[in-house]
Amino acid sequence: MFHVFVLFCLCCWTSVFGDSVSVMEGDSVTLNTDLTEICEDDDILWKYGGENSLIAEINKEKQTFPDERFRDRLKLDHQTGSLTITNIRTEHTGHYELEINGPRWSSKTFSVSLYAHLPIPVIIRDYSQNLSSPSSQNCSLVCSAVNVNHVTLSWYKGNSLLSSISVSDLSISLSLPLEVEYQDKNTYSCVLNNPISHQIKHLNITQVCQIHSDHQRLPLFNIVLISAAVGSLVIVAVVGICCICRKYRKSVQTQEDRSHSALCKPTTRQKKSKTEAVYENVPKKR
Ligand SMILES: *[C@@H]1O[C@H](CO)[C@@H](O)[C@H](O)[C@H]1NC(C)=O
Ligand SMILES: *[C@@H]1O[C@H](CO)[C@@H](O)[C@H](O)[C@H]1NC(C)=O
Ligand SMILES: CC(=O)N[C@H]1CO[C@H](CO)[C@@H](O)[C@@H]1O
Repeated sequence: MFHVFVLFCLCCWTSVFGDSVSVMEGDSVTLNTDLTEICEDDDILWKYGGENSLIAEINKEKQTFPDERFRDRLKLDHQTGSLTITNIRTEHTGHYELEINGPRWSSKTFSVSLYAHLPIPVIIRDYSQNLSSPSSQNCSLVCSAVNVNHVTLSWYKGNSLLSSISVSDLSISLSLPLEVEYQDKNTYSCVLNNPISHQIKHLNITQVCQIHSDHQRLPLFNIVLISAAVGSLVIVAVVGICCICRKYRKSVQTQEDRSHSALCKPTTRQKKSKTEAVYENVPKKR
């Protein structure tokens, strides 16, 4: 425990204006009294909210935390009286006030704002762009972040900013396009940031553009293969039928028995060539 206080105590506090403090949700934040030591006669009060209700008090040897809303979340520094709020939540944001009652009265205010943890932005290929020119050397991308507020989403090429988009109040999804060449050797990164933190996703063009284009090429390649197979089958069938028909016709002609030539009989014999005639008969056979 702390029983011994330094007799000489520097009771100097500097701030007259309120401090703005930003903190990530779930983190801890310390509101500093700026005292090096608590003076023997000092009574330090911490108050919260519009109603200025007492949430923590420290004097000499005693600490109290009267407000249930901050149950188990508050800590006071024995030496300086600074207040730490742990595992901070939305309901703990707002106005805090420090009041030092002693030989010299002083007070100080703090404004605590909270930021949510940022997700890592996601980069995907944007197939909706330029599908009409698949032979293009360019790859259209989009970087996005969902359910964010008070953030900026930006594309960087090396260290220089290419583009950015911001959102303030509403919790929405943001997305930002980029067009790069497949062979581009520059480093691109997509950055999501709020005033106190940021998340970076580096672009790997090989991964995002080419792997995906391979996936896209695969079905096309299959279609070509299947078409080629079906096509050769049809050709083989036509040639085969053609041969059969020729032989058949020859035999028919030699026998001069036309009643048996229904299968290969040309519809308009005088005008059309043999091949055409045979071809016309194929569907009839099937
Ligand atoms: C390809 O992208 C580059 C930027 O990376 C752009 O300057 C160029 O105009 C684009 N070309 C086409 C054909 O879209
Ligand atoms: C980019 O992705 C490819 C394919 O996944 C991988 O082989 C390569 O190492 C990656 N490059 C970088 C710089 O991460
Ligand atoms: C939206 C988009 O990126 N459009 C591009 C498609 O490709 C043409 C050139 O082929 C570009 O001029 C467009 O900017």
